[in-house]
Amino acid sequence: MTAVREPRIVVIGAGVAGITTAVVLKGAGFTDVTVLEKGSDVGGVWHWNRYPGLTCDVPSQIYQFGFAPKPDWPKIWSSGPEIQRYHREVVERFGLTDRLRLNTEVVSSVYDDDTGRWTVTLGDGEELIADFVVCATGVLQNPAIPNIPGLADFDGPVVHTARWDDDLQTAGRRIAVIGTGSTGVQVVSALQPDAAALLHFTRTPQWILWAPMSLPQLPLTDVVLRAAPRLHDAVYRGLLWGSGILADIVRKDSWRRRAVQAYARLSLRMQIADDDLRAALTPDYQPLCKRQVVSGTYYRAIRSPNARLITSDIAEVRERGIVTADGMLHEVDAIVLATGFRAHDYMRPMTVVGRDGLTIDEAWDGGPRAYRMTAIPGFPNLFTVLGPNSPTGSISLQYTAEKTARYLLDWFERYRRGEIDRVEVTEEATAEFNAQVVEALEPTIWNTGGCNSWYFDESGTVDLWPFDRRTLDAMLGRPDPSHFHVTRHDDLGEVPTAADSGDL
Ligand code: N01
Repeated sequence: MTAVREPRIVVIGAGVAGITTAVVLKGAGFTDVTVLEKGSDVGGVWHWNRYPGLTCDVPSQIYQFGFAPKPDWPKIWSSGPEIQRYHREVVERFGLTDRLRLNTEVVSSVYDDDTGRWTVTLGDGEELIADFVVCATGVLQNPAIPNIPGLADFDGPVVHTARWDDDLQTAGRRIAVIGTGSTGVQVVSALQPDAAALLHFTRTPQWILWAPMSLPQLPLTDVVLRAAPRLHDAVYRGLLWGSGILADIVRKDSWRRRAVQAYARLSLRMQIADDDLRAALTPDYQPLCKRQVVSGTYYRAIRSPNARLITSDIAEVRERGIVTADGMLHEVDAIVLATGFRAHDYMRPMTVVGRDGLTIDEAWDGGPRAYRMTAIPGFPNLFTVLGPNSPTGSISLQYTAEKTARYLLDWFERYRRGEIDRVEVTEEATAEFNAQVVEALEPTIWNTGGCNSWYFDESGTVDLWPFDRRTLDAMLGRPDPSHFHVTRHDDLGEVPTAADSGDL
């Protein structure tokens, strides 16, 4: 039978992963695709994060979609608003607007064992029926609010960097910034020049690689790349290839890793002359263990007369300020939480219920696990793009998302041809993949570098991609049928009909 039926595909999220999925599906001729986005605009992290100083520390000529190269990035490392605009332009250019529903939060996705379909329920109670659900919900979407006693009693604004309040006045005020990841470093650098006082509360110092983050693109780059799209493509491929060094240095203890680590130590030594301040800023773990921070301005900011680094633990917050474990009250007018994200929530807090009533919380009781970042046993016809073990910080996420979306096409096309109705990854294949991950993670700097970081999930396992790009390409080439349970309605004694198989 060569039935042609259009699968109803719901994509949840319109950030890097969701936009990529929608573009790939459109390119492959899938017409019944709905992209649901809880935010008021596309862009994912680039929509939600609007804090002062937001910059992408990955060069823009590689931090872009392979299918939408942009010749005219104004800077080598672009600002958040510039990147956000790019996402919107891509959505418009690829004609995705009519498939996109903004301000639309999904509260639950529930699989029906009888029909093999998903019911996707929105915040306003509306229900959508889908043959496939693609969770493109991102990794860094749920802000982590620290549980500091008295925080709610503070007599001034408290803002998380991922939910910035544009009305927040920081100039001429005493500002506390809590946290020193990539975000804390950027926001301190941006707020310090105009603040009356900038107090940076750091629990664990970070290694910070110096880079000239405000450099413009070389003159005429845009003219040349626009005139020669093939050259632009070659530049992109070259950068992708070159960025293989990242996967290499985190995975192998080599001279290349040691050179980068030496550069991190040098960046600190060259910029901080004061012995006490340098000691306070020196981590007790190896560079590259946490997600590497890059900045050209932080050390200058923190050694400014109006800035102070506070390393004593925070004991509590009172109405007028923050009390540290040494008993000092640090009076401030506003508190900025640069305290990161609940990185292992993935599509949650959405409720997801798969086969036989299995919930995602039950399935991920010991931490998030998926087969090759994309599929979860017990959840037929549901996939993740940039799901667990995605290569944050080692391989281009845009590249990975596109590779994953193309990999999924195989199933959607087989469904369209009437060859399958349900596809579910096996427990065995998932366990085998996870065993490979655990083994490959062992020598990585994330594991051996002596730090704690958001990379570790609640079970103490690093939730990252420990392989190189070649392995990623191989694993996301074409689905291996032996790794999946595949069924058709007629396997179940049910023959698909026009009525129950959708739009024939
Ligand atoms: O978050 P983080 P982030 N009391 O988790 C501290 C990406 N990103 O938003 O280390 C006191 O790294 C915590 O301290 P500790 C990038 O992938 C990219 O900065 O746990 N402190 C830490 O210092 C990045 O890795 C760009 O001891 C508390 C900080 O808060 C990821 O986002 C830009 C605390 C959290 O650091 C997350 O970065 C920005 C508490 N109770 C971000 N709780 C680009 O340029 C937490 N902390 C691409």
